[in-house]
Amino acid sequence: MDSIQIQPDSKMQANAETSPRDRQYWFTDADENQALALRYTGEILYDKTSEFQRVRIIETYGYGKTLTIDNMVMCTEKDEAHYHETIAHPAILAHGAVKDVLVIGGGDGGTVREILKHPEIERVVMVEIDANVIEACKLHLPTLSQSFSHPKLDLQVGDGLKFIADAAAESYDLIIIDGSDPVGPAEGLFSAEFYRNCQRALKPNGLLVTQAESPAFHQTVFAELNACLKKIFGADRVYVLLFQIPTYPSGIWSFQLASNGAIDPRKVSSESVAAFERENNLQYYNAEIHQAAFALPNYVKKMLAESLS
Ligand code: SPD
Repeated sequence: MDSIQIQPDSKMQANAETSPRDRQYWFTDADENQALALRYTGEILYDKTSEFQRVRIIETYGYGKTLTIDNMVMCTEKDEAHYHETIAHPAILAHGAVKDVLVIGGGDGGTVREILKHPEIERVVMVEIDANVIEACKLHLPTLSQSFSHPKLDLQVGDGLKFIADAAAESYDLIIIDGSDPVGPAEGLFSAEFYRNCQRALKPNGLLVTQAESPAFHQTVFAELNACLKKIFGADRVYVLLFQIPTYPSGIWSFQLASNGAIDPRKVSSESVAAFERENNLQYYNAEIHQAAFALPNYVKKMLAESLS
């Protein structure tokens, strides 16, 4: 699989014909055929453009402060837990003995916040390419960035593609790819070379979880990524997790999980998930969600089967 391109066409919109008090400001995250729109106050709390991308934080009415990158919604205060709990806990609980974790991307901090809820984890290395994302979230999204000073976290600003190409073989129990959509600096995070390097850096029983877009919004990216992972890890060692997230286009999003050994992530003790959920007061993930996340609608199964043929 070569890297995949999608063409977002999003914009900030304000209706100039109304009085300032009634003016409607909408942030839209769109492709050429559909969009997700969030109404915001008009105030932009953070706005910086780096060599990689434009990072903004806006204050939305329905979902609180919202991080956007290049006109795409990355996370909102209200529903970020759906994403960050699901990217972290199913894999960690299914593995059962995760000690060394690598996160590529994840500059808002939500993923490392969730990972560090597991006391048995000894070391988390996080490699984010854009220091502005970290700065924006430290300044305006403390509920996400609260773990950046955790003693187990080694937070690095750098290129995740280079980091994984240089990583020692068999060094991580879990690798999480918490990237943005496959345009700009995240494009390489959807390439076969990148995932081959990840597999090399995983321990024999290690797991990989990657942000995999939406089966209802980015069908091609979703299906090609699945086929790519199956070629590298084996067709019976790649799993799709679906979850709901109201502020991403289509409201349904996915992670794909690849197992480098015999671990089947669907098999987890419901008691251990329930105990973890109780101790950590989670907002989204629970034992029923763990099982349900792996259940795929027929249209998704068909899409995945066709992408292999
Ligand atoms: N279109 C949204 C894609 C989301 C990618 N990552 C979000 C970062 C959350 N840590």
